[in-house]
Order: sequence, then C-alpha cells, then structure tokens
Amino acid sequence: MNTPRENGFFMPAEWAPHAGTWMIWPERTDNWRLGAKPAQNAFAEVASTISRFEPVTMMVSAKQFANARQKLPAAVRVVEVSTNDSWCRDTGASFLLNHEGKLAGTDWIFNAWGGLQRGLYFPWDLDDAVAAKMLEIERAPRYRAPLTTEGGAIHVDGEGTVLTTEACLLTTDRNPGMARADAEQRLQDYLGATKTIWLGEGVPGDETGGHIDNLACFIRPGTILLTWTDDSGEPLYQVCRDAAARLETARDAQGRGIKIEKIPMPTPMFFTEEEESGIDAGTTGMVRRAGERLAASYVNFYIANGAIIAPCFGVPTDEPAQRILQSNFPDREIIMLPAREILLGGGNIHCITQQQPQSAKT
Ligand code: KQY
Repeated sequence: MNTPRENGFFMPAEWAPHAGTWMIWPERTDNWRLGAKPAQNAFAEVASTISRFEPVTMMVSAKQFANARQKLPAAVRVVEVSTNDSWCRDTGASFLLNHEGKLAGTDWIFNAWGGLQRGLYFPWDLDDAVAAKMLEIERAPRYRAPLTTEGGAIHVDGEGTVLTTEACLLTTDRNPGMARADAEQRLQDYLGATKTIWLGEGVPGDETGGHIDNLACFIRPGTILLTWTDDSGEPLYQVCRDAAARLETARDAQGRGIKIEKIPMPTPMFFTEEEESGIDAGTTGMVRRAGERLAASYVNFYIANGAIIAPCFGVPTDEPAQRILQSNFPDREIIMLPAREILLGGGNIHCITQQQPQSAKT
C-alpha cells in the first residue's frame, strides 16, 4: 500500500468544515479524581456544547455505556469502544481527505507518550487500537504509519505544512534512533504534507513530553498562535522565545513567512491536596501530587464549525485570552468552558477532541 501522500490524501486544517467530532468518555480513576465523575461532567459539557455546532460521537466502554448515554444529550451518538484512557486527539485517527473529498485516516503507533521508558501507563494496547476502530465505523481506508506519535504532537495548515516539536518526535522514548529527516518524511507522507516546521520544547511540565497542541497552533494559513509570557522567572519564558525565534525565520509549504500572534499563558495553577486525595493509587507515570504545577494553556482549544471551544480556569488571564481568540476568529462564536477537571488529567479541550472533516457525499 502506498502512503497517503502518494495516494493524494492530506490532513485538512482544523478550521475546514467538519462532518463531526469524536471523543472518548473518561473513567480511569488513577487519572481522574472522585471516580472520574467531575471529569465526566466536564467532558459532557464539552460534547454537549460542540453538538450545537456539529455531530459528536462519544466512544465509551461497555461498563460506562449506560451512564454516558444518560449524561449526554440525545444529539451525541454513543458507541462502545474499549480504551485505556480518554485522549481522542492522541489515540484517534488523524482524518484525511483527497481532492475528490474521499475520507481516509492515519493511524499512528501509540505508546502512551513514551512507552516503558517514560510513558504514562501500561498497557496501552486498547488505545493503540482506537484509530482503526474509528476508521472501521466510518468505512474509511486506514493507513498505519511507521511512526510513534500522537495527534496532539502535530498541527497542520491544510496547505502542506506540519508544525511539531523536537521534544516529542525526536526522542528515544518514541522513535529511538530515528533521524530528523526520516521522522519528517514519515510525518509528511502520512499527513500529505511537504514542509515541517520544528519547534523545540513544549510547555514546561506537560506530561506528554511537550505536545505542540499545548504550545502553539495554526489559526489560519501563515499565522500561528503562540502561548506567551513576559515574566523572565517563568519556565515558559525561554521556551516561547525559542519558538518565536524559529517561527520568525520559518517558511511554510507555500513559501510564506509566519505571522505570530501571542496569547498569555494562564495564571499559574497547582494541584490541591483535595484534588490529590481524590485520585486512586495506581502504578502509572502520571504525577498527581499537591503543589505540582498544572501545564495549562489557552492554545489547547478546539475549532468546531462556527465556534471555538476554549478552556477557562476562573483566573484573571481568562478574559484577555477570550478577547484575543475573538479578534483572531471574528466569524466564530468563542465559548470558554471551565476546564480545570480536564487539565487535572494532563491535557485540555483540544486533547480530548478529534475532528472528522466533511467528505464528499457518496
Ligand atoms: O496533549 C494532549 N494531546 C493529551 C494529553 C494527555 C495527558 C495524559 N494524561
């Protein structure tokens, strides 16, 4: 089988029209506190909000099916799929289209963000099988990529450019021994792209190792929104400056320079003792201790048809962040949803959603 690129497939930008959104219901109690109930409420709020703009499918275990069905609006389709956790951005298919509008999908090798070396849990076999099941449900061809990565480690502009971080792709815990040029070629082959822009580190403390979807994203062709701080005492200070320096000299696949828009890093937030005490003991690599800094970012939002679904945390930076999103997406409704419960699990709204682009009617 040829690669998606050879077969004329590419991953459309997130702002291109969607057929719908996929999500996974949270339930593991060594990640989500209080039996995952607060997280389930937060995921239900995200699903229900997105369903006002496009169809949503929630994948749920057999054990949680009735509970999820009852907590979600009727407009959300609930299907039984077994998983290890609930990060559809990372374990779901990266959907592709060709120029006739036919749907396909890339299925990355998933190793729980670092395998036995520094992965967050074991086993991860059910998560690694999620993308294949989604493509089966959609009757769409599946391309298994010879690359260990996650959907949150990549962003695309839909015009040939991939944005990623060295911290996730070029490490021994994902693709040991793989040269940059090789990783780049595989990314491009399986996303139908021709150019990769490499940033360095991700948001400090991000347990994925530094996903791009917590640091920066394309907001239109040629423009990237970057999480930012001017406080030189912040660990993010050097990271965002390094990212900006790389973007200032970068060119995208169309030969354009990159315009940078900045959005403030959220006010610092930390795990509380009460939050720590609600998490079941487990043998995972996920650090959930009182006093730990949370890797929050406003860049971790989802672009739905006609709307931006963004996280808010009840902190002073929420309001400027909302204004910046509105000025950058003047034609979309900006909806900020309380997302601390999602953040406690190590990610945010972008990490728990996966867009399926609108394909041609068959
Ligand atoms: O950043 C993402 N795309 C996912 C975050 C995963 C956190 C696992 N606990």
